[in-house]
Amino acid sequence: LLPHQPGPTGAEQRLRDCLLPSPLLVGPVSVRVSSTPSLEEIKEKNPLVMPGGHYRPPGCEPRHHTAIVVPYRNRQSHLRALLYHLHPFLQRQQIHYSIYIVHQSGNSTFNRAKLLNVGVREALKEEDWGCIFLHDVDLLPENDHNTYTCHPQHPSHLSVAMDKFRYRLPYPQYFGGVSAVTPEQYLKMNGFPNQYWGWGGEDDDIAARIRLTGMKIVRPPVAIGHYKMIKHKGDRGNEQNPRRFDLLKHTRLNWRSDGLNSLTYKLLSKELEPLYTNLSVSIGEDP
Ligand code: BGN
Repeated sequence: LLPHQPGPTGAEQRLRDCLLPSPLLVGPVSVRVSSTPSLEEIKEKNPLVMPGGHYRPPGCEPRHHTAIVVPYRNRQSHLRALLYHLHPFLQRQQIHYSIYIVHQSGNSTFNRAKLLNVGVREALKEEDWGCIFLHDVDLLPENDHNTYTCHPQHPSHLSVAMDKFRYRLPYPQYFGGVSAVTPEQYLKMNGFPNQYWGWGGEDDDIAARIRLTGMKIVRPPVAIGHYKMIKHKGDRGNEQNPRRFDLLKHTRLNWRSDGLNSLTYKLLSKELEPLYTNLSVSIGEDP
């Protein structure tokens, strides 16, 4: 604007669209997991993050609206490391986002895909998100050119180069770790399976749903999709699921009847924590 040209004022003021790519990106970052600050310090470092873990870029109109859904149980130090890295990472991308932690209450076997279904449903009750990220709590992105946005037609898989797998895909159809869908893509595949209790196979089921509904998986270049996985021992309550091989043989028969349309759960609480929304849910147990 020229100095004396009257600009829009007050309620009329409309922000310009955020620039593409975001001028705040820095590319590769070194991610260290030892010595993560306290939640209080992380909060102080992210003054623009609102209760519930909501954020909007202050200076421009965001082009993307992304909910980050994280299935969770009993991984406090991982959660702290994730919040510490993810908030600044997403802010550098200038997107409008929120972080939803979906905590499986009780001691029944962990069910990642069902928790993801719950998170998607609850997130969409709050806002008209254009993109939903399905994010493991122990994965930290190492390059902010890996943008947390969706492809309009096809589900995305972001964690294509994890340190644990020597920075490449463990197998071509791998869809675990960090992936993303639009609400339309999610509806098309009837969401995710509810029947995978324990470790393994649920991500392969989701990949099969994508194929079966005529979509494909899109990915960033390997050089950009770098992630560090926080090391941990196998968790109690998330032992390998011995039924996963059998379940996976029947995805083609089951995907229409098991998923979003058969989802039941009880939302026990929803708390707007300073850095995330905490959804505590009861999802039943392995029959
Ligand atoms: C695969 C698991 C995935 C897991 C990856 C990476 C199964 C099904 C066997 C037919 N799939 O083997 O769930 O994300 O390893 O760890 O176990």
